[in-house]
Parts: sequence; C-alpha cells; structure tokens
Amino acid sequence: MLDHELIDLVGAAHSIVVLSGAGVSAESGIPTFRDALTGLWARFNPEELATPQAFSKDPRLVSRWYDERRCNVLKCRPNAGHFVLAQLEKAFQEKNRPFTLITQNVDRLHQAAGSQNVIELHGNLFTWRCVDCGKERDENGLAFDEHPPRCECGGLRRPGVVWFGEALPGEALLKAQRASGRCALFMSLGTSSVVYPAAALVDLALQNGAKVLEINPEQTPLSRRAHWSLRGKCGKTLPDLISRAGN
Ligand code: BJW
Ligand code: ZN
Repeated sequence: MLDHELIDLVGAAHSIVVLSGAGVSAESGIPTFRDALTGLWARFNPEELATPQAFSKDPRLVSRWYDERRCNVLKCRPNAGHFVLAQLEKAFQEKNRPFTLITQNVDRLHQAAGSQNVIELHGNLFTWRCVDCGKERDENGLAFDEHPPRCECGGLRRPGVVWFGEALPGEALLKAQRASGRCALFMSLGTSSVVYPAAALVDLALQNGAKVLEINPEQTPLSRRAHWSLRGKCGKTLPDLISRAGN
C-alpha cells in the first residue's frame, strides 16, 4: 500500500535527487556488487578485486574480470526502473523543475534508457584509460585479445571506474553534493548505502529538510532514517509509485 503523502510529494516536489545503486540494474540481469561471484570468479572477493592494489599485483586478473563484466553488460537492456527514471527526468524538465540522477552504477543503463543528465560517481566500464599517459578510449565492442589492453604509448590500460581508496571524479561529486543539499525529495534506490562518499549524500539532503524515500528489498543502514523505506524491487515499486503520482 503506497502512502498518500508520498504519492503527493512525488507529484509536487519542487526538486528531486535520485541516487541509484546496483539493485536498479539487478532486474536487467546484472549481478549487484555484493552478490556472490559465480563460476571462475567464485573464489574472489569483489571488494578485494576493485582496488588499485589488486590491479598492481595482478593486472591480468583484474582486467579479465572487468572485461567479462563489460561484455555481459553489453548484452543487457534497461528495465522498467531505468525507463521510468528517464520519463521522470523529462517530466521535470518540462515543468522547469530540477531533477538530478546520480548513479553509482558503471553499466550506463540509465543512459541507454534515455536519461540525459547522469552523474556517474564511480565512472563506467567502457572508458579504459592508460595508466602512463592518461589517454582514454571508449570500448563498446568485443572482448579484448590481451589483458590488460595496451595504449599506443605501450602503457597498460585500466577500466575507468573508481576503486576503493581512489578519489571520486571531483566535478561529479561536487554536483551531486550541491543537488543533494538543495532537493525537496531524495530517493535512494537499490543501494546498500555502505559505500562512501555516496552514502553521505543523503545526510546533506536530510540536513536541508528534504524527505527521503528508499526502495530496496532488504533493510539497509539508511532504512531507519528514511521517511519511507519501501521493501520492494525498483523495477516494479518505482513505476507503480510514479504512475500513481501522475508524473
Ligand atoms: C535491489 C534489487 C532490486 C537487489 N531493486 N534493490 C567513511 C566511512 C567508512 C569508509 C569510508 C568512508 N569514506 C571512504 C571510505 C572508504 C571507502 C568505503 O566506502 N568503504 C566502505 C565499503 C566501508 N570508500 C572509498 O574508498 C571511496 N573513495 C574515497 O573515499 O576516496 C577518498 C580519497 C580522497 C582523495 C584522494 C584519494 C582518496 C571510493 C569508493 C569507490 C566504490 N567503487 C565501487 C567499485 C566500482 C567498480 C566496479 O563496479 O567494480 O563501486 S565499490 C561498489 O560499491 C561499486 C558500487 O557502485 C558501490 C555501491 O554499491 P551498491 O550500488 O550499493 O551495490 P550493492 O551490491 O552493495 O547493493 C545492492 C543493493 O541492491 C542491495 O542493498 C540489495 O538489497 C539491493 N537490491 N535487487 C532494488 N531489484
Ligand atoms: Zn598511454
């Protein structure tokens, strides 16, 4: 049962910030970050692979993991949750109201669904960057022949994602923080809310008096602080809510 105050707020909010996490893409067939790894990768811990130290120690292993994930994502399509967020952005643009989509996801499915302004906090799987000269290249095709792939300068290329211990892209983080500190409604969708600084954006919203909605099948550290914490999947709960709100 959806709360009437929430439905009215989604319809009337002067500005919305959405923070999305891996759960939003789960219904597209992309495993969440903390899902147990399967097959060849079952003996690895994702939190240990997603580090600069892992890449330094075994660049071939880390490159193979990211390249396999990149190729899997290329076979996946956005789901109803992604599409309804793209519609919501459009509806807000038409009403001249601010709408900001901040994602921790590296799969670019929001863009594939038609979202135009996406703040990528943790980079993406498709822009591989040379560790020596910094040159970036977009990779949307077949799996690499060599791991890690090499730059023209001979340097190793790495995925353009943000690993543990690395700084987030400064401009993206600043935009995300500004929007979070100004919004009327902050939606935390499909994220475990344990990875910082993304998990601290909601604090900026709460300090500014924003209402907070979480959608997640599981409880998270945010659940008790959110005004609404809906136990459900984004691909169903979110379109239900948005259609009831008339956006
Ligand atoms: C569904 C669903 C459905 C399922 N519908 N829901 C403060 C306190 C403590 C630690 C720190 C701190 N500040 C910084 C740190 C350290 C660290 C950190 O946060 N560690 C914690 C784990 C303790 N943070 C960092 O290191 C960050 N860097 C940093 O702070 O740098 C400082 C610095 C400054 C200046 C110079 C140098 C350094 C970087 C963080 C980078 C995170 N990167 C990753 C990997 C990206 C590449 C890759 O994908 O491999 O980003 S980690 C991983 O976690 C990935 C995700 O974007 C991110 C968040 O995960 P997410 O999206 O929440 O996914 P899951 O799997 O955790 O959860 C999925 C959820 O979906 C679950 O809750 C399910 O229930 C739910 N779900 N189906 C809705 N259908
Ligand atoms: Zn190079």
